[in-house]
Amino acid sequence: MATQLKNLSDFSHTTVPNGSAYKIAIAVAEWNAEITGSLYNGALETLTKYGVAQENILSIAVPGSFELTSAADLLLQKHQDLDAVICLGCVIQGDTKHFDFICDAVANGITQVSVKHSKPVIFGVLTTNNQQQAIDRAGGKHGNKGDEAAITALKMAELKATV
Ligand code: DLZ
Repeated sequence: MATQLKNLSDFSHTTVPNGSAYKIAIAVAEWNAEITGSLYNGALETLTKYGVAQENILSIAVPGSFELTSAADLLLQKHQDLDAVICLGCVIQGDTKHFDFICDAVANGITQVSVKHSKPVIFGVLTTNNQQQAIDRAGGKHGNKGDEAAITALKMAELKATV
């Protein structure tokens, strides 16, 4: 483990750890299923691409993004050999304050679960003003945030193993 960081410019998004030693769970919300399905496929493909074995990827669905926090907590309680949990959801702004409550709750909730278990819990939740912004980030012109969530999980799993 390096004790000093090199120039920040030495770090790039292409440096992704090999995942063959890791066991990772994905919790995916059913709300806005077309979007979250694409996030899920992206995350799954990326984990596989970087060497995570199929039998070491545990997937569960929850009704909405609000439930991602308790899903992550349950997963980490029941499967103590997990190296990381990826939470995937899509919250789209509506006419009411629901958006703000859900976004705040899931962001804070995931953070608390991560700290409670000392394990990476990754925030792969799109929080967009409209459907198009979500489509653009779920395999559209801005890439797939499911891929990014998977890469973050691998990097954080490695960090936990080596820090
Ligand atoms: C109720 C609700 C609303 C209005 N919008 C969304 C959304 O855009 N994305 C999402 O993932 N979930 C939504 N939900 C459902 C909540 O996350 C949750 O499932 C319910 O409030 C029940 O706890």
